[in-house]
Amino acid sequence: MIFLKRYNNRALSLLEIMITLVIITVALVGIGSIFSVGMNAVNKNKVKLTARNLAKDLMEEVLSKAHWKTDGDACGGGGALAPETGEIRWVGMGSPTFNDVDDYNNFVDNPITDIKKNPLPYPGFRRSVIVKFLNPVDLSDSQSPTSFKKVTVIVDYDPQGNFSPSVFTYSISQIITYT
Ligand SMILES: [Ca+2]
Repeated sequence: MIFLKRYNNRALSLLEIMITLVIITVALVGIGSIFSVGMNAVNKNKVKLTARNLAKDLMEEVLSKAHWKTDGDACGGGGALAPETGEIRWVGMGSPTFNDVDDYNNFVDNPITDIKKNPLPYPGFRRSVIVKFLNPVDLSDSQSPTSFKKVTVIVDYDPQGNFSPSVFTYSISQIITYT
């Protein structure tokens, strides 16, 4: 009888240990997921902030160029929304550089580089630019040149780098008018 009691006690202890282990495991998983959610939130905010800064920088660069080409169509510029022959974004490479807003249409910056084509430390980010003419009546997209243009800078983030689809996308637009 004593032996049975001791055996039962031992069994109970083992059961208690197992229950305790389960409780600890559940607690650790809980703490882990809270930590992970916290980290994701921090990381998401960091990505968002970086994307916003990268977009703002490139938008400033684009808008620092001539808003309308000096030759071409009736509104004092326009023509093809593309760079002139041989033009590139980066200075100091023996080629003419982008000198008007239209040159940036369909430009893709991947990996992220500065104006001298030095890679910047933003792994997983990609920037691109879209320039479109707008219909002055309703600001819808226009296939032919008008006196309204919209510049959009898009920043995509994908740590895997394949961007299909992106993990996070941020974009800013600016409408410019011919004056
Ligand atoms: Ca140009």
